[in-house]
Amino acid sequence: IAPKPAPEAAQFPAGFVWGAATAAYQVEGAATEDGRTPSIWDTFSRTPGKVHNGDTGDIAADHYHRYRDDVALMKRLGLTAYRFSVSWPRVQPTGRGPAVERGLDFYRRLVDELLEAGIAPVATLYHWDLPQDLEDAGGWPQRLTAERFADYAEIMAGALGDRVATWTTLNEPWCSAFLGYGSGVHAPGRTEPAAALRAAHHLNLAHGRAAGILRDRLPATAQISVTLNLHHVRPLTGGQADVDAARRIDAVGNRVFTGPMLSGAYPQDLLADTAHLVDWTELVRDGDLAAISTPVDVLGVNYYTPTLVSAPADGTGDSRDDGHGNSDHSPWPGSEHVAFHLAEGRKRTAMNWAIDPDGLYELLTDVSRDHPELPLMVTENGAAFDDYVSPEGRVADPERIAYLHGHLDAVRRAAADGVDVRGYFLWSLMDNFEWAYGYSKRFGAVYVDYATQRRTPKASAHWYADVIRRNALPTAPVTGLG
Ligand code: PNW
Repeated sequence: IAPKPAPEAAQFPAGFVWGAATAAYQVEGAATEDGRTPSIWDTFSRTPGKVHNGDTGDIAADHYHRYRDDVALMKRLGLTAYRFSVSWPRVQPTGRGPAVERGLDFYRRLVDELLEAGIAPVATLYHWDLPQDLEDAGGWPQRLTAERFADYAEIMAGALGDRVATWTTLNEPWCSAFLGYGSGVHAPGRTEPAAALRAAHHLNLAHGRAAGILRDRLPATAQISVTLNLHHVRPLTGGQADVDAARRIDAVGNRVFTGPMLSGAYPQDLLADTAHLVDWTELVRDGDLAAISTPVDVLGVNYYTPTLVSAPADGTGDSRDDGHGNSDHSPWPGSEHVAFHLAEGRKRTAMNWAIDPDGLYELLTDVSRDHPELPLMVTENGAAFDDYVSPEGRVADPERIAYLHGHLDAVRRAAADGVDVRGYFLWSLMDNFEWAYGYSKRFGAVYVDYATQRRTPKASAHWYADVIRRNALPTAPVTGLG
């Protein structure tokens, strides 16, 4: 008698997209090749004291030269999609004017290689590497940057529109605006709360203008999206002051983007909380909200850890370290006095981020409740741990497997409960330049030895490949696969 097959309780929807993600500055290297000019991240990482250990993306994971091997690796993992970003200064060095064909050719080759391997390319136009020339002209706080971005989107639609079906305008505009121009822990490292809010509006406008252009230029079947790092905000207590703190953080963390993009207006409470910093009636011009609310086909959601807040009056918590990196400057304009807390009794990743898969479940169900018609895609989720290669050449990362298992189960539960979540992209395909943390934090499913550029799939990569093959989670976490 054959043994009964294990019940496949933890099945994902048919056609679920299984991906992994990277970003240009974090993996490509080749910082000065084929006409590429500096982005704000080149400038920032070369500025002493800004990035851990003085690390830069000059070489990174050398993906620019090793993309063929990397696509072969993706194929072995069974990925059905790969989310990458285009380096703006590689294709339009000064952020304006004609495109550099050699730069475009890299993305054409990468996409062709992916299609050949049966992997769907998901292209992000902006994952934080603004051409330095545009920052020198004022950067995202300047309205002109949004218009430049629209021109760049048009170039990319022309170059890749025949072979890329899924497009993302911006990755995490919250980080661009508020870590880049508010707390200054990201490039360009400015610490001006008013400029950060102006940047947020111009990023919204850039998204809207680009979405409109993509809609016009791409085939009708193209999927247009934007990726947000939505904060799953919880108040520390049910008290009125803490609940109000959570509302403020939700406003300047989430609704500053979802309001105009998905509902066509900035939330009144955000305008009130920040009225002392910007004149919104001057900032938001006629027609802006119509452009920003250009419909998207999919919303990308990035999630790592929840956000626990209280009012400062409790005298607890920390208003400076909210998990986004230490700075004397807050990345929360208008809500500088809210205190942040680390959930107690939770395991943490190497980033010190609390591990809380229910946060992802709740985030997806919350967004789906507010926007029931909008398909969702988890465009990033994953964890950094202190990985190392054993003398036998293996990387055992049971904590990452447990992290992925928990979060994938949260996605599966959300789908089972009616949330239209179409796919999941692990952050990241491979270890890479983790922004202000340099190479000290490893998020990859594939280990990268930076001295040799040797790739070693971690146990989690084998585990993920198994999940993809089954379109289901194993009943118990699988560990120790070679
Ligand atoms: C995202 N935070 O960034 C980015 O999209 C990736 O490029 C990055 O490598 C990944 O998450 C891991 O950090 C974030 O402070 C940076 O909450 C900071 C935060 C969240 C996301």
